[in-house]
Amino acid sequence: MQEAAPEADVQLEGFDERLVMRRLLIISVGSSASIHLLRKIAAEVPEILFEDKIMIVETSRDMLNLAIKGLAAVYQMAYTRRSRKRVSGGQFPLSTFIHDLQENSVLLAEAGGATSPERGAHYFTQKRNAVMQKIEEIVAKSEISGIVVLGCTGKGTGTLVTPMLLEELWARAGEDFPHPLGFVTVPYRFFQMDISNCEKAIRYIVEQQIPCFLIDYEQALSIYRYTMGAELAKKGLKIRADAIWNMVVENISMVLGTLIDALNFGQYCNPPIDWSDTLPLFELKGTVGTVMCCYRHREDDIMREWREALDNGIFLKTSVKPSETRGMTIVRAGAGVSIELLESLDRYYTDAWNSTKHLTTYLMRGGGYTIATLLYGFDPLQITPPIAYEKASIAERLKKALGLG
Ligand SMILES: Nc1nc2c(ncn2[C@@H]2O[C@H](COP(=O)(O)OP(=O)(O)O)[C@@H](O)[C@H]2O)c(=O)[nH]1
Ligand SMILES: [Mg+2]
Repeated sequence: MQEAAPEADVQLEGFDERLVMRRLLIISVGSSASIHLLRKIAAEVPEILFEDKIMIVETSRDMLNLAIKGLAAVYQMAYTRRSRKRVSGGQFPLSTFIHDLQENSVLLAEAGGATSPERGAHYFTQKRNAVMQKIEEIVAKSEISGIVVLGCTGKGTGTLVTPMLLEELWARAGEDFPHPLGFVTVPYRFFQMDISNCEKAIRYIVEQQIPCFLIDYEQALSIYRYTMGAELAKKGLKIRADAIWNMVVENISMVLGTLIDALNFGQYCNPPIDWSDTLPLFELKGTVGTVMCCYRHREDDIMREWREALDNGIFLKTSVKPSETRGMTIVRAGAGVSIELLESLDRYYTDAWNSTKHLTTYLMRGGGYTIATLLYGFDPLQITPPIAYEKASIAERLKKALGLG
């Protein structure tokens, strides 16, 4: 994670590999999740656009169209690289991709207007049955073996619709319907509105005990400091507003991309994993999870630096370390990794994170070396920095977080 991953390398896949691939349904809720997160994940692992099903939940047609355009552009690029043929918007298979995405997506309202989380929640309540029916249809028709949900808290749509949708999906989960893995982002503490809205999401997650993973943007600041070192971090003070979000988006897409890849190709993991292997994490009731990750181009570097990189690469902190965690770690490297690394990782989660059940698995795919972990067992009421607006200016806060003042 601490280095930029090389351009995703899309290879012509063998027929076999595609035949046995599992299919996931990936649902993004709200504009940032669909336009920024999902597009970046797709750029990281373009296979998801070819093999998985994607559903966008929005309250504005305009935003939905933008999200579809963004994904279509990634699809077009990946398709060209994969088949060495260019394809334009009106042509198969891009036209089919766009059509599918439109069919699978849901507009809770037409013209936006989810100006507060309560309004977003109201729209969802009205369309709840239609949303669930559509998901059921996709699950049955496309033989979906896992569901991933992505949403950003802070504004009107993602804040409450994400936990409410997760609640519905968990209630429906059973033999014929996979449980969801929900990833919910917590905003920077910069803007008052983001924070007061996020509080509503956390309250909902705590009160309704919604199993999910929280990804706190604020942790990106310390990750950035560790990654870039003080010198570059200073330059970070001049970074443009979108770059502040981009550095998180990059890391999140690495973890989720690796995870989705491993679940898609679970049978190529060693040991093989399957969707139900994520269930034991959720037995720690009333807690939430988060993600950790690290990436290095070279094996020497990952062997030397993984521990420090993971200590500094976690996306949620609580004031007290969890007394028990459960988790799953995927090491993804096309070139292979040493058994020592897998063994040390397992020991790290047992010793440093009190993991009582931790599945460490290895996936022989892709360039470089990625370690991606799902870690569960954090108390959502102890998140630090607290989910409270900070009066200090953005520049001051960045300086402090980056260790410059
Ligand atoms: N500006 C910006 N905000 C982001 C980004 N990623 C996540 N966010 C956060 O996402 C939150 C929700 O925004 P959005 O998804 O657009 O709202 P929604 O469509 O009403 O759910 C915002 O409050 C931001 O804190 C990003 O790349 N850029
Ligand atoms: Mg929006």
